Amino acid sequence: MHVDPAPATYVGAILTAVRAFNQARVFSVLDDSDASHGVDTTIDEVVFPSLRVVGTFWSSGTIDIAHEHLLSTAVARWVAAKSAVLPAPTRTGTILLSAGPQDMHTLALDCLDLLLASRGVEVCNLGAQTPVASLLVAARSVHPTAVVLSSHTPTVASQAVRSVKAVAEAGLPVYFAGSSFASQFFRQNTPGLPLDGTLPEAAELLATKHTTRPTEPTSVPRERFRQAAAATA
Ligand code: B12
Repeated sequence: MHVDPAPATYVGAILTAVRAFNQARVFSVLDDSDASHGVDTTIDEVVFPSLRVVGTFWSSGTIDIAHEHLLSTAVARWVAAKSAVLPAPTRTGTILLSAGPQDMHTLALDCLDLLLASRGVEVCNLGAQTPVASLLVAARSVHPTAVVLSSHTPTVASQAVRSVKAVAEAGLPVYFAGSSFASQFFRQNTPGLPLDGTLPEAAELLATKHTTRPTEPTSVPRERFRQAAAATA
């Protein structure tokens, strides 16, 4: 009888591949995990634990920053590849994602983007280092049903708090996530709601609370949907 390896086994395989600078192997391990356990579990129990271990090893000097960059790039490319073949959005309502004005950490946002897209949700992902004023420009144009702000670096957390406040003052539902917001000081001074659970839980909450069910099924690949949207812009 065939038994799929547990998610932790894939984490071990990724760490071995990272140490060997074998990016193709990271890809294939993520594909194998996805085939066995699905994208939610792969993000929550394989990608995130791998990032945490690599972050800890890097900060203790056990591995080089190059190893961390290799994993970050592999994850970003794998997420983009998965995202490109998803069907076009089917639900009504757009979720706007952004990192804080000085935050370069975008992987968790990209993973949330993928989990929302896999639920048929339309996402506008502004990515890294979005200034407060620019976030508001995007919000006014996109008319999101909710905004998610992420920040992972406590030294730049106060800037991210400003973004959260600006979105709240604009009257939009706003959530915050990431280790910067672990501090009670920032939490007490931040309007909006924390996304403290797992990434799949966050995606589920945003999809059910801030978007509405599909009217009819669609099978247009997301990449074609994007090209069509670009052509009409
Ligand atoms: C990849 C990475 C980078 C990459 C980012 C690439 C990219 N495109 O994202 C690069 C190389 C750019 C980078 C840069 C830096 N990094 Co860095 N990085 C990481 C690493 C390895 C993963 C980050 C990540 O995606 N985390 C996501 C998950 C794995 O983090 P988590 O805290 O466990 O998340 C939990 C919750 O917070 C929640 N969550 C987290 N994010 C989100 C987002 C959403 C939307 C939701 C819903 C939930 C959610 O989910 C998890 C719980 O289930 C972390 C290690 C780590 N433990 O996070 C370090 C880490 C965050 N980095 C760190 C540091 C210090 C830096 C730099 C300052 C280094 C430097 N001297 O330049 C810069 C900061 C640049 C900046 N201004 O932002 C430190 C922060 C330490 C601290 N607490 O002060 C960490 C923790 C590494 C370490 N162990 O020291 N980094």
